[in-house]
Amino acid sequence: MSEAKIYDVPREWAEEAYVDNARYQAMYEASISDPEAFWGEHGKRIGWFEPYTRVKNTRFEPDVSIRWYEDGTTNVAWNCVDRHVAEHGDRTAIIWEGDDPSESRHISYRELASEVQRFANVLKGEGVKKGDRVTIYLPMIPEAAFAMLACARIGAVHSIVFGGFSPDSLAGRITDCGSTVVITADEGLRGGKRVPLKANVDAALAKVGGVSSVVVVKRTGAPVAMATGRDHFYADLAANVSDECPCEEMAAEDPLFILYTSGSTGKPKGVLHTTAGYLVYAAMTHQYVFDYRAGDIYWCTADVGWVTGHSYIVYGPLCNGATTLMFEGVPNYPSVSRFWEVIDKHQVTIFYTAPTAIRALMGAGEEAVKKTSRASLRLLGSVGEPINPEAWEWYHRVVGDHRCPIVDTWWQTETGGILISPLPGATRLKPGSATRPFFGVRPEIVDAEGNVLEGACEGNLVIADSWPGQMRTVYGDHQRFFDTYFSAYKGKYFTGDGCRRDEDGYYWITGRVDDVINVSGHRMGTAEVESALVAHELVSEAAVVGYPHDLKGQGIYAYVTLMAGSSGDETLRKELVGWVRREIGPIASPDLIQFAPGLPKTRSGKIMRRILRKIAEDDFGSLGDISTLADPTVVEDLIANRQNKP
Ligand code: 6R9
Repeated sequence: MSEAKIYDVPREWAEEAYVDNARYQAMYEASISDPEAFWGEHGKRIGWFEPYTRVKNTRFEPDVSIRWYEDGTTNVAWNCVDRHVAEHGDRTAIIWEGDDPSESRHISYRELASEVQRFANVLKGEGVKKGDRVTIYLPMIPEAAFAMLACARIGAVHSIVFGGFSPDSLAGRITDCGSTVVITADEGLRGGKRVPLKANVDAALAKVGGVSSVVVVKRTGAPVAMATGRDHFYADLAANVSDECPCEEMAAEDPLFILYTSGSTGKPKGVLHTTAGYLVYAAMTHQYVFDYRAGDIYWCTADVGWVTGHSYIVYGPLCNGATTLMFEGVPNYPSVSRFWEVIDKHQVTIFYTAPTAIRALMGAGEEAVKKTSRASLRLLGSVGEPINPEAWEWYHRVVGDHRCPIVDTWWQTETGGILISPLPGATRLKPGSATRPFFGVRPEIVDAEGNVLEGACEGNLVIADSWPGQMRTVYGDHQRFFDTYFSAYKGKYFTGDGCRRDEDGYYWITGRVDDVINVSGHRMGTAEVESALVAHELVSEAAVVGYPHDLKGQGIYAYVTLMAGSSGDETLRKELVGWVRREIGPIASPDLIQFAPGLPKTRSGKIMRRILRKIAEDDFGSLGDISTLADPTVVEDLIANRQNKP
């Protein structure tokens, strides 16, 4: 393997950042040799109602139980809002930048406090109590943050569903966690297009019961159907409540939120995060990874519907008293310069986005970037999927003018916060590598039998011990939590990612090793797309795999076997794409559909995905042994009819 280019830590970064390399080494070693002492100390970064005396109480075998700071009590909203009001109430907490460049808004910590308390009182008025689940299906408007913090304030557990999910997906998530209240908007607005959020909620609630109240924030003012007794406009409810609402005293391990994510099998899992450990970890990583300090204008371009939005738009930054930018729009509206124009407009200093956006904007050419200043930027970040070295170099050279370190942050919905990433004052960078573990994180690389590999090696990535931000359970199914993450390698958390470690101890994530694919940074279970396809009356069988896609990272390749007597043509292809969009959401649309008379199966009837993956990757030379197939001739047909163009 050719050695990658190395970027040294700029001298001023080594001198001025929170940690330089020597300090990283010392803190890392301390965190591993005595986690109790390390996290006992760092737990003090948040405020407590009752201080903790126990720090870590975790085990991954013979069963799994994860508890941090378990006898302490606190409140997340108090930490993210109230505690800053006294010290710097006039500081901007949220800069909201609308889809339309003429719309933006600054919300101070003082205003945030009043908005959150008012929203909390509205929820109380709708009957929400501590422990109740509230589904949030909102666009990227400030009310999304108000609603999250309002739930946290009164001890309700939010479950945010990304606005791009279909009514069916929304319905499934509402039922799974048993929400009684849904918060939505009349419509969302992205790239000048309207998203019918309220209509989607109505369609979802036509399928599932149990929801007694729908709170509707007006975003576009479009007329929407309002069910009498069930639906209320937020503004009407808010007009009748005060903006003072006390914080519920929460135990450290009380649930904070549920977020659904895709796995290799079955329905999406409700990942459950709890209160104190999550907050400590999100805030601490936000400070150290981004070298955040007072005065920074910090912008993470994610949507609050994903974990990145939870931890690094809302909870981490606000806990640190930061100014966090929340963007309603998309990177290419009204023009492909939008990101860079927003950076200049609000003087953004730290910018955190996804490789898929970088690749798309790279395709739009340098001029669109170079016509903006970006002089305010000092640090860049990447998240969501592996970043290819070409995109990394472009990000560094064109966006950052060679000046800004890039933190390539590897983590997952399950991990709550960043686990592997450079620290900008400490870590020499290699484009494409997430580099080294954060404090307290013990990555290991194992082979298929679970042997721990040493030195430079490649295998599956596991984490050997708990960290405070780790998910605590799959909502309603603790056994599934254990089976999914702790059964493959005894006593270790299995990430589902493949990984290489080089001779400098740097980690290079190679992508998922399970049946999860990563499309434009969005996680998709191939099984979910398959079950959507087979729900169509003409489809008898479907197998879905990922294939390399220039912009999306991975594209969705679907092999579809039709019912006897049906034949596949362009019209049916289009219909199936539309069908999956409606069943799951636009992010799950297959890029390529191949009609296949038969799928490669073993004699016991198991689909050999390895072969389907190779064909989708155009890699016919290495199909491996196909002699064990029930009918080896299907492979010839699959190769002959491989799809190239959507
Ligand atoms: C935060 C988030 C998690 C999966 C993860 C991995 C991939 C995320 C990455 C990365 C390489 C990075 N992933 N960050 N791969 N380098 N910096 O994205 O959470 O949506 O749960 O996805 O994304 O495969 O397992 P989530």
